[in-house]
Amino acid sequence: MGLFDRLATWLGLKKKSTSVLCVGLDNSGKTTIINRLKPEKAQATDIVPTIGFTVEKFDSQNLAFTVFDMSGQGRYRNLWEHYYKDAQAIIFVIDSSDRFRVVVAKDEFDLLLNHPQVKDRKMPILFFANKMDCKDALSAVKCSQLMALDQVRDKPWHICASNALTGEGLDEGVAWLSDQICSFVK
Ligand code: G3D
Repeated sequence: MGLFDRLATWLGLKKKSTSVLCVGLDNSGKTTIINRLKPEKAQATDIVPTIGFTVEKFDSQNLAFTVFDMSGQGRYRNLWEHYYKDAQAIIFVIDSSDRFRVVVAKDEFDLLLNHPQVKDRKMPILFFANKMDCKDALSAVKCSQLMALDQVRDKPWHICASNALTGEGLDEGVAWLSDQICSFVK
């Protein structure tokens, strides 16, 4: 970073940058969440299924987020690991209305946790228990139990119930993530 960039950051004129990976099973609502977090003018009106991944940007507090929205379809999930190294944090989206696939989400989360690029890092993980508006949706507490989040002791994590269609729960989650990231991003 050049002197002027450093000065601008120090004066609060320039936001600090952070890279975050957004993962979770297909159809959990990742793209809808990320779209909702973008400035209103930049939001897409039609959400199309993600092929591979897309890169999106939004600001929150004094951070400029670059988010890699990874496809959750089975054939693309092996792409996730290629982006762990450069990610400073992870957003993991759970479809709380699809109780049968929470088990699959847990398997994918276990693979993520045990990956060499994640295992020994203190990277914060934000979970969205999304689709809380759906009938019979699991609560955030139930999702965290099924995902065995109490076993995650070496990384800061937080779970928020969310409704990506209305935006409910999203700001709370991103505020938590921003605080975590600000504590280590220089
Ligand atoms: P993905 O990126 O994880 O694959 P998407 O998921 O963001 O493409 O969302 C998949 C579908 O779930 C979309 O519906 C989207 O509108 C819906 N969805 C996302 N979040 C919520 C939510 O919080 N509540 C409800 N009820 N629906 C949600 P379609 O019909 O376009 O497939």
